[in-house]
Amino acid sequence: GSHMASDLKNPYERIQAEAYDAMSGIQTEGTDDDGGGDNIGWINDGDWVKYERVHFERDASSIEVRVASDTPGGRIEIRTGSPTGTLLGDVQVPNTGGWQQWQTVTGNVQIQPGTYDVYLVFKGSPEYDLMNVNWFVFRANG
Ligand SMILES: [Ca+2]
Ligand SMILES: [Ca+2]
Repeated sequence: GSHMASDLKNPYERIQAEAYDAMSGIQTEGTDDDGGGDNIGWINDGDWVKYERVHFERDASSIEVRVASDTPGGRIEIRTGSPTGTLLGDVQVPNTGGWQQWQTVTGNVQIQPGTYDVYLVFKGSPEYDLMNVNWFVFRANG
């Protein structure tokens, strides 16, 4: 069927991690971060979340992700189409000192204008939970 413009997600405003359209392996919980709401957690190597119809009006060159981790952290891969689809970029997530000790981390992406199903795919040690995520936002060139 057809979609209204209001179905589109704006990547240049915060997208709440818990507002996913599909996921594998994660759960949500209330967050102590500014603004309240929820974060996603129970994130392990190979887990992913999907955000449908993210509309990039112009190139994006970076992503900011609000994260917390009480372990050595891990990496978030930004992919399109599927959890193993085209890699658009990634961001490293460090230990932040606790599961509700929040930091904003930045990674490089290369995204052309268009409308995509965006996946965040989590990578790291299979030995422990990797991170919590509250929200993310993309930044345009310049
Ligand atoms: Ca999990
Ligand atoms: Ca949130």
